[in-house]
Amino acid sequence: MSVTHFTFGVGLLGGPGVGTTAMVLRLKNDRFVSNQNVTTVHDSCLKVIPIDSKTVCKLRVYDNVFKDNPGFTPVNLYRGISCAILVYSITDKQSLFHVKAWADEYERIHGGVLFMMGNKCDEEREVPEGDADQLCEAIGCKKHFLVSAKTGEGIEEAFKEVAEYLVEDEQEDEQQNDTIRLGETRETPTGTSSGSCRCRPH
Ligand SMILES: Nc1nc2c(ncn2[C@@H]2O[C@H](COP(=O)(O)OP(=O)(O)OP(=O)(O)O)[C@@H](O)[C@H]2O)c(=O)[nH]1
Ligand SMILES: [Mg+2]
Repeated sequence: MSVTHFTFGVGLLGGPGVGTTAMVLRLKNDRFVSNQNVTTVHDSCLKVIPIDSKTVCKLRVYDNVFKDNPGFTPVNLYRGISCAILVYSITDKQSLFHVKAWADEYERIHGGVLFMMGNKCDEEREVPEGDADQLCEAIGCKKHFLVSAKTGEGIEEAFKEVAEYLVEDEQEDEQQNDTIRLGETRETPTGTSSGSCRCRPH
């Protein structure tokens, strides 16, 4: 049976200290590294997620730097991504304000699918869940996940849901493009369609 592979870039965007590096390391090695250093070099990891018996999704997950100043993020980071995950820490109210700033910057530079993740759910909550849910809805995030890079809670499930969403979205786009191509063939036999594809199926 042939298996279709999809690859998508996912950017982890959020304020300083919310745990994006811990999240990338959790995805990479399935362990927690208590890293106190501010990230100064962009890192990424490749997470392979089986969707079903015929579909595999690879997520290239990008950490980022300049956390307290979204405007300084290299535009290249946005170019490679199909969706952004806005990360905040449930222990830090300020990090929810950063989510809003990052969402605005993402919309300005790139635009597209957004998810939200509240990290450090192994700790006592400082950010009321209702506030985070409200912001999630206001900025148009598809879903708000609660996770812990420390214990691993919710991480696998959250990234699997993101992968499933992206694959489904891409498959719908492909179907629509096929329909348009059929229409074009009927009306203009020499016409070509160049749908922009945000993934690299191979
Ligand atoms: N309790 C708890 N601590 C966490 C979790 N994730 C990260 N931390 C801690 O939070 C601090 C910041 O984690 P990082 O992964 O470096 O956060 P970051 O967002 O990459 O930070 P910068 O690169 O400085 O912006 C570190 O002390 C981590 O050990 C978590 O899920 N639970
Ligand atoms: Mg970091």
